[in-house]
Amino acid sequence: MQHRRSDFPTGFLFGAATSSYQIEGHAHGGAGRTHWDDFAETPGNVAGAETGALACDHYHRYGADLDLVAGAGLDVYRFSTSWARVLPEGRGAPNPDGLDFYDRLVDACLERGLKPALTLYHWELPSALADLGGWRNRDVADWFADFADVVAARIGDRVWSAAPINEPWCVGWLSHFAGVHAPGLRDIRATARAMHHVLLAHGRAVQALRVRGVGNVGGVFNCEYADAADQSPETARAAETYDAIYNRFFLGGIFRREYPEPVLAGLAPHLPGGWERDFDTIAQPLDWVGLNYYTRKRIAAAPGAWPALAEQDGPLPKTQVGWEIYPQGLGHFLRMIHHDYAGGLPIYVTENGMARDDTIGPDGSVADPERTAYLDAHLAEVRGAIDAGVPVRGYFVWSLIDNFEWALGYGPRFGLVHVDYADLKRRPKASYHALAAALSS
Ligand code: IFM
Repeated sequence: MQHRRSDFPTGFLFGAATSSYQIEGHAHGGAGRTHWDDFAETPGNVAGAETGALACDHYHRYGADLDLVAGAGLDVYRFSTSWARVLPEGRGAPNPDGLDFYDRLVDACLERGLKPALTLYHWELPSALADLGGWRNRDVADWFADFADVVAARIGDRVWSAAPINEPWCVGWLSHFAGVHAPGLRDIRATARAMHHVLLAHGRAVQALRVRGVGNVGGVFNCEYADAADQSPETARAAETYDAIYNRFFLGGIFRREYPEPVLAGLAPHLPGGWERDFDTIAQPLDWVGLNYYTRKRIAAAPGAWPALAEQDGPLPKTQVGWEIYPQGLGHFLRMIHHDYAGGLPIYVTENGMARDDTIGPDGSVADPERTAYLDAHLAEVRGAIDAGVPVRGYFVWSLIDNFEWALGYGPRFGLVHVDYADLKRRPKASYHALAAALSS
C-alpha cells in the first residue's frame, strides 16, 4: 500500500464497516422475522436462494472478528443494530438477548480500544412492520424513533457515534422503485412515500438520540457519479435526474430543506400531503456527514416515462459486481457535500471497497492486489480533498469480512478478511496485511 497513516492529519480515523443482517446470523438469538427473510425466501430474488440465517455467524464470533479489527490497527468499528433482533415485532417488548448482544459488542470494542460507530438501521425492517406498509406508512417514523430510544437507552452511553439509517437511497429507491432489495416493489407512489418517510424517520431518530444524550450524531449517504453517455442535452438532463435522485434528494432534504426539481418532476404527485411541513423534523442539526462511495454509472436518455434514463455499460475496469472503478468520483462527492450541503461539518468516508472473486491459495493465503490498489486510489482522492480544504476526518473500509451481499448472495467478496462459508474460517487477505502495515508505520 502506498499510503501511510502519517500521510493523513493527526487524529484522522481509519475503520472497517459491517452490517447486522449481512454478518450476524439472523436465525440466532431470538431475533424477529424481517422483510429480508421474506424477500430472500421468495424464489428468484436472491442468487442461489441464499439468506442471512447463518451469514458469518458473527453473533457467536464477534470477539474474534473484533480482534481482527484491532489487529489491523484500525480505530473505528462501524456496525449496525438489527431492529428485529432488538424488537422482534418492531414495536413492544424488547428481546433481552438482542440488547445483551449489542451491549457485549460495544464493550468488546471498547476493551480493544476501538471506537464503536453505531448505525441503527441497515435495511432489515421487521416483518410485522412491513405488514403494516413498512416505509410507505408515515407511522414508521415514530416506530423508528421508539427503536432508536430503546437502543440509545442501552448502549448510547458508550458508542462513539450514531447514525440513524444507512444509505437512504437504497431504502427508498432501490427497494421500492427498482425492486432489487426488500420489499422488492416497483411502484412510483410507494417510492415517493418511502423516500420521504425515510427522511422523516431519520429526523425523528436524531431527536430521540439527542433526548437520550447521545452525541456525535450523523447521517450516512451513498453517492454514485452520473457520467453522461454523450454530449446531447437529453443525456445531460438524464444524468442530472440520476444525480438528483441518487445524490441530492436526501442530502437536500436534510441540509437545504428542499427536494431537487428533477425528482419532484416525477415524484411530486405521489408524495404524502403536507410533505413540505416535515422539513422542520427532517432537518435536525447533525454533527457529521458520512459518504459511502463505490462507483459511477454511465447514464443515457431513454424513451418513456420519468425518469426517462437508462444505464449503459461503461469502459473502465470493473469489480466482481460489474461496478466501474472510478476513484475520482470520491473526490467529487467529498467536495460536493462540503460545498453544497455540509457547511463545514466533519465528513467521514463511511464505506468504500471492492468486490473481488477472492480464492484461497495453496499456502492458505488470499492474494487480492486489486483491492489494495483500489483502496490506495481512493485514499489518494481523500488526500486530495483534504488538501483542497474539505474536512475529511476518517475513512472506513467496506467490509471487515466477506458477507451476504443482499440480492447477490454470498458470491461477491468485499472483505479485508476472507470467509470460507463451508466452515466460517476467517483468513485475512493480503489487503488486510497491507492496510495493517500502512497503519502501523
Ligand atoms: O454490502 C453493501 C452494504 O450493505 C451497503 N453499502 C454497499 C455495500 C456493497 O454493495
